[in-house]
Order: sequence, then C-alpha cells, then structure tokens
Amino acid sequence: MDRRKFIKNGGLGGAALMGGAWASSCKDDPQEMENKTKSLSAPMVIATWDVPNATAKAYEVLEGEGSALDAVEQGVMVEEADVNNQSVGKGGRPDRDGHVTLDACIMDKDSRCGAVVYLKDVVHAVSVARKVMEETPHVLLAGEGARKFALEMGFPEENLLTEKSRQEWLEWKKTSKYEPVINIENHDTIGMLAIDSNGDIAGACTTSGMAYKMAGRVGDSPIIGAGLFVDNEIGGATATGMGEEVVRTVGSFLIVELMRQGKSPQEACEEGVRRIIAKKENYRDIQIGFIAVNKAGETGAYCIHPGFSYRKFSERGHENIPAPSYLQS
Ligand code: SD4
Repeated sequence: MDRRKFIKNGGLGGAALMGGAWASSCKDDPQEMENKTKSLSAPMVIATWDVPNATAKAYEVLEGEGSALDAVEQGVMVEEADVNNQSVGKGGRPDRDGHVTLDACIMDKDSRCGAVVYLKDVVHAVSVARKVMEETPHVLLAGEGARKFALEMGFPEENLLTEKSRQEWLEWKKTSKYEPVINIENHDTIGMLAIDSNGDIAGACTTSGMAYKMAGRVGDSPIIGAGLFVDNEIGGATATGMGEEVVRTVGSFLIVELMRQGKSPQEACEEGVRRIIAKKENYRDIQIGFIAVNKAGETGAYCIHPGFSYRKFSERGHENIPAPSYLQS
C-alpha cells in the first residue's frame, strides 16, 4: 500500500504523523528532535475562552524568548487579577458559604507539575502551584496547608470576594438553586497551552470553580490529567466546563494519549467530548470544552454546546476561534 493510501485508510492526517508517529520516530535521536521542533510554528499560545489580554501577555513573554512555563503562568495571572472575570482568582464567585476558593495547576516540558486546591486569600493560585512544583517535593497542596505555604512564600493575603460577587451570592441564596448555567457560570476558567521558541510545551489551568459549589468541592482544573496535561513529546490539552465529568474520563490525559496514537488535536478533542457524552445520560445539561495543541503547533477544540471558543496567538495573528460543538443549538 502506498503511503498516501495508508494515511487515508488509517484515518491519519499529516498532523497525525507530526504529532504521534513523528514524535516517536525521532524521540530516540535528540538532535533530530531538536532540529525538527525548532522549525515548527513556535512560538504560539492558546487559551480557553476569549481572553485576549491573557494570550497577549503570554505571547509577549514568548516573543521575548521567555519559556513556555513563564508564558502560561504570566498569561493566566492576567485573568486571576481581573476582578471582572468571576470564574478565576480575585472576584471569583464564592462557594455556597460565601468563601472564594481557588484551584490551579501548572505543568512543564519535563512533566514536572504543581497544583493547589481549595486555596483561600491568595490571588495568584497558579504561581503558588508553580512554587509547589519548584520548592517542594510534592505535586498538590490543599486548603489551609496550601494557604500557609503561599504566605510563607511571600504571597500577599487578600480578600478575594468582591462586592459584586458578594451581592450576586446573596441574591443566589434566596433560591439556592444549584445548577450550572451553560456558557455563563463556567465562563472564563482559563486553561492555557504554549509552545516557546525552543519548541517546548507547558500548560496552566486556574479557576474559582463552579459558582456556589459545596464547601470543599474541587473540580478538574487543578487535577493533572483531568483539567490539564502536557507531554512535551506529543502536545498538551486542557479543559473547561463541568469538572466532575472531565475527572471521570481523565479528559486532558486522554486527549494527549489520543494524539500520541496519531489523532490530530481536533480529532482528539472530539473523542474526548464523545467519551463524556457516552457516560453521561443528561449531557445536554452540561457544557464541556477541550482545547489541544500538538508538537507541530496544530490546534483543535470541541465542546458539547455551541458558545465555547478559544484564543490563539501565533505568528499568524491573534484570533478568537469558535469551537465546533456536538450539539448544534
Ligand atoms: C470546575 N472546570 O471547577 C471548572 C469550572 C470551569 O469554566 O471550567 N469553569 O469544574
């Protein structure tokens, strides 16, 4: 069978060869790998939702020859500091008891990772996650321990509950209805993936979680493999939406593994969403969005309901790209 037919019959596109077979074909030869990665479309960055300020910041870091790790950290910090983004960092919507609690993680080119869950009183959860990765022998710190560690590391202590989020919470308490509002409640949890000019990949994900969640609830965003996964030989993926479903399918890890097996980022994201749908009878009641990038700099995104998009900044420009969806309306 000639190569073209093989690719067609096997359902493999060029991306598949680049992202999967390509990576494994040259992984035994580091020099070959390095030459190839340098010629790819790096640097570039993508992030869940339409977050131009965050991707612009990350791209600025990448253009200055900064690492993908620095880019994703500084990129998502923009959203953490933005009080108008009520899904992340300061100004995030609180849990049902009125406490803002943050979840975040970060993962680098060497598969090092760090995370915090149920973090109170510190705006930049992603930076605390990075400190966990760099300054401790651990991957994940939770709650009071995470907070104590952050303060010891010199992070300022701040009240994260803004008056706007407090007023909305008081309003919510009148009915205490606990249901996700598709593309509204979830909007703007930020997952970001970047490739730097060395061709190295890193990712970060940060959120205040589902609005009015039970105290102590943690979603997918800080869970390595669920809300975020990076394998520098293959690519990265990150998620937004109803975290419980992403955890159940280990969504981001699944997508990277599918790319390793030869799927394009787009095909892999579609399969990730389909897995969730297959296990969830009332999938129409929830939104899930995945984005992914492979080592060749190709990207993909998919979601259940229309309305999810992702931001991409590369040498080709800065665009907001609507993700195709499983349901059409
Ligand atoms: C969570 N996945 O805590 C997060 C929520 C989210 O956009 O993505 N919001 O389940």
